[in-house]
Amino acid sequence: MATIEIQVPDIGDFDEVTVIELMVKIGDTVRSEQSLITVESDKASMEIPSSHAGVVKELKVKLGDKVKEGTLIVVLEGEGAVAAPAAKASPAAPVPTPAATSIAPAAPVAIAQAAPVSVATASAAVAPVPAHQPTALALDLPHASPSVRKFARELGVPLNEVKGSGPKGRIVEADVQAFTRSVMSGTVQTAAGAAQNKSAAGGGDGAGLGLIPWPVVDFTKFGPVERKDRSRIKKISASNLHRNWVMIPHVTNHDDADITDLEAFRVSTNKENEKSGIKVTMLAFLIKACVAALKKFPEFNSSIDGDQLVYKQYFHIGFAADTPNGLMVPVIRDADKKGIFQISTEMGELAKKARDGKLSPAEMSGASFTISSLGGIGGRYFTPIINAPEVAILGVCKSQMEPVWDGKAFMPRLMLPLSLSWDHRVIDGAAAARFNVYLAQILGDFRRVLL
Ligand code: CAO
Repeated sequence: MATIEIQVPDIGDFDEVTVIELMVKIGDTVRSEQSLITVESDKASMEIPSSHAGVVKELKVKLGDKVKEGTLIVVLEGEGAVAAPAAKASPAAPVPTPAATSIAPAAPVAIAQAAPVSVATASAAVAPVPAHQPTALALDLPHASPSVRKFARELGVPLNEVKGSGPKGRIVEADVQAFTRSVMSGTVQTAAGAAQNKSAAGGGDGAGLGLIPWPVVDFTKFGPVERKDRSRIKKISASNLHRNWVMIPHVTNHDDADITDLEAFRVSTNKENEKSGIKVTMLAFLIKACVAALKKFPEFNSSIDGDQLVYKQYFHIGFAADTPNGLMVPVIRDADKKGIFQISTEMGELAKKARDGKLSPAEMSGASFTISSLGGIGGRYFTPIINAPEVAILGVCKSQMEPVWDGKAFMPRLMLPLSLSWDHRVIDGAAAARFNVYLAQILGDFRRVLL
């Protein structure tokens, strides 16, 4: 047995945050990655998970305490850590939680599906954001602690319809209970219920999704099954992907880039630089090519903010990384100012951190455009989901030799499949086609960047 000290990890841009919820008590057994406390700034709340498993020996914080990076939260008695006198645990990344629930789904079933730690911060200034992170939601989101949100989900209560009686309109457990009582007694109707009644009566104004409930199936009736908990990262991604898929009118344009010459250059570059230990993959070139295309088509590097478009003058490129715990999206900052070697080195470091679960919120936030490359695995084309509040994402699959007509004969050329998903509220089909054509031209001949 060893003593493990769990501290507040890197919490991004915040100096100090307030403890608003204690999620464990002395004597509790916690799993690695289980949330210990919830902290809140004036902009967002986030759960601080445990980096280790063990039994809670001491709780070093209480409600209302101000904490910052490095503050000791909990002392655990656990196995496998170096003791004597107390092992300082490398903290797990915090999980931003909504100051609120996820988007307001109409049907109770959809609410039940929303993950407990879905990300929905109220300000673009909020730094700690994991994979497929939103930084802003154009919805009026209710404030509630994770335990209240969990309670509401269990009851199927649409939290956005509950009036909060706590400080700053925060929804407390009693509000959820009171709401449930009102619905049960028929004095209040949920929006979903009202929409269902309307459509059943032949009306319907589009309020609510009006979906039939998710099928509840006893799979054991059909054969043996095994149940496994979904990882924290998977649950966060699921909520974000669901929100992004439902809220953004996606369109995907597919195209091909002839990367025969670029691939030859990449291979020879790697050979020449074998001793440096830096391996350049196609993704580094794609990041540079995308920066060139984003400069030419600035609306692809923008975000919607009410009636305005925010054109970013920086080029922070996120890249999807497949990890044992799920999808993470680390960000290469200022990719326009970096060379291929630097981008490759940073990508290698960030991808390793992602796989080891060591990415800080800052390393996952602020992307203005994202690339999701399945090139190392295979496939032809796919439909990547836009990472809100970005407005486009590039999916890349495995290149392969194809016969390409050069006007006289079919020539063997290495073709890279590109799939660009874009937000139709911001981008038109013609612009998307132009973006892909330009991107393919750059990948075909990088000298075009100079033109
Ligand atoms: N076509 C053909 N080969 C490709 C390629 C492409 N488009 N892209 C990469 N490759 C090759 C690389 O050259 C490398 O080959 P060698 O081992 O022979 O040198 C091999 O595939 C492995 O590359 P990689 O995947 O390790 O490196 P990368 O820079 O391309 O990608 C990373 C890094 C972190 C993005 C990647 O490992 C990864 O996690 N990809 C999955 C992303 C994902 O899950 N997206 C889906 C999101 S939606 O659910």
